[in-house]
Amino acid sequence: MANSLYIKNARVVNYDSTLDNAVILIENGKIKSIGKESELEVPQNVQVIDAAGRYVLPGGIDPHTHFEMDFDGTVTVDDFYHGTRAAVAGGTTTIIDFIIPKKGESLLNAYDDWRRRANVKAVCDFGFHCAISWWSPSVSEEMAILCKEKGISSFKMYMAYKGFLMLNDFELFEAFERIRDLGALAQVHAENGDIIAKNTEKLLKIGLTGPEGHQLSRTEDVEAEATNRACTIANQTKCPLYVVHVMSISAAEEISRARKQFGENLIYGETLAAALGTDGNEYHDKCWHHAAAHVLSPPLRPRQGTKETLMEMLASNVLQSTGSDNCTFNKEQKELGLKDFSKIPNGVNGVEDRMSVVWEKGVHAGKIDPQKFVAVTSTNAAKLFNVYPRKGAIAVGSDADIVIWNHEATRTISAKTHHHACDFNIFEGMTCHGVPEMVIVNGKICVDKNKVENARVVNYDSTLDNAVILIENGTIKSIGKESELEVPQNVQVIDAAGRYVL
Ligand code: DUC
Ligand code: ZN
Ligand code: ZN
Ligand code: ZN
Repeated sequence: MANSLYIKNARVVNYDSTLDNAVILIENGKIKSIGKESELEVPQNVQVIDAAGRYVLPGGIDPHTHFEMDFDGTVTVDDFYHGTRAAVAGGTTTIIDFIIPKKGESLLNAYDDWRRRANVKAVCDFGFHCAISWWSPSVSEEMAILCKEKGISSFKMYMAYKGFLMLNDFELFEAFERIRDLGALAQVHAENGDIIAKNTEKLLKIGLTGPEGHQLSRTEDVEAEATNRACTIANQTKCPLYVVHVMSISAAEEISRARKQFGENLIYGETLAAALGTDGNEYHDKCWHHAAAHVLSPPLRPRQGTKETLMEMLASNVLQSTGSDNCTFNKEQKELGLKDFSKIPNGVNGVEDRMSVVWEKGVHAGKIDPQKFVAVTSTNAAKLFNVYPRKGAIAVGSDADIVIWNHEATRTISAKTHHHACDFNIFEGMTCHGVPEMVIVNGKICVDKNKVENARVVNYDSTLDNAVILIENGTIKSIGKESELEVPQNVQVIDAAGRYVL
């Protein structure tokens, strides 16, 4: 039978259960049934996959990526194609990227822009958060449209990047109230942007211009203060809050305290693969490019025990999820900050290696079990961002996004072999137990025996029904469903009902 897969001898791990010797039947991209071999009838002509000795896990969900993002005039090299392909290679089958409107830009405009680029290039499922990078009544109005018509359920606000993305406390308060009223989730980038601006000025003045200045200008107390302030605003407004990229012990401790004081249904936290797999000592590497390649915000921390403590915070449910903040720049882009650390484009890789790093530092190190691994790499994000149980679970009716995980195999991470478009890997040389041997995306095998097979631009092999296409100046400007796309005035309308559009 076409489009059918049958996985046998599976150890199926969900966040709350483990089922041994199971079989899974996949049909037309969905999980049709799960059971014991004796219970399920095997249809004729299915492709049989033997998962003996392997874990069978829900595909990873990376709730934090920046593909093809303009950062102060330079664009991340992983676009939606390279980024999602790298994700799939590493066992992540869904990503959630950030729409970041420019100051003064319509949110809906920015949504269309992101959506169009992702539609054309992504090779796995994707969703979006939307940043609130400026504040006005029109922003507030558009937020409702994004929630009601575009499926957005989370909004990120910046407490740093003074002068270009940062909101003040008054604006944060109003935005949180709006988010609460819309039944959505607030997210913050928690760093005190005013203190960072002052520190940067002072460091540059004394001639400290190298990448180590990045961490010195935004130390962990600067992150902890903003984290505490965001939690306070969440409690004052009774708006649920998800703190993205928790990078320090101090910030995680603020979250722990706030969860106890304000409630576990009000405050959530995410840490990054980068924070679990590497640390702030890299900023002192004698090679400038090496140090600059590790520049992201908030920075990696030099404090001993940070990696281990953040993993323990995941184990004890102080933090609920792991992202990558994948935001990659090549050497020459990082060189924009050769003379001034504050001009180094912020961002690192991680979407491909997140699953392996979390397994290595978590499960292999004995700090979390495989069910917790599933929770912090997939299920919790699915629940928080409204796609559970379609995603984040191996369950009847769920999308067939599945990873066959060989926990005994190892792989050594390297820029020479990764699937990113970037020329550096912050985990270079790290050997991880836990390899995604086979990755199934919407019922299709995209990685087989560690090789990326079918992950090509969706356009090449997808069919979209009831679509509309907007053509401007000789190029396809957008593709979507009629309800999603605004029809401009004065276009020539072509009705393709009953026809194929090739
Ligand atoms: N941090 C980064 O390192 N890059 C993109 C944006 C952010 O907040
Ligand atoms: Zn951020
Ligand atoms: Zn180097
Ligand atoms: Zn980010």
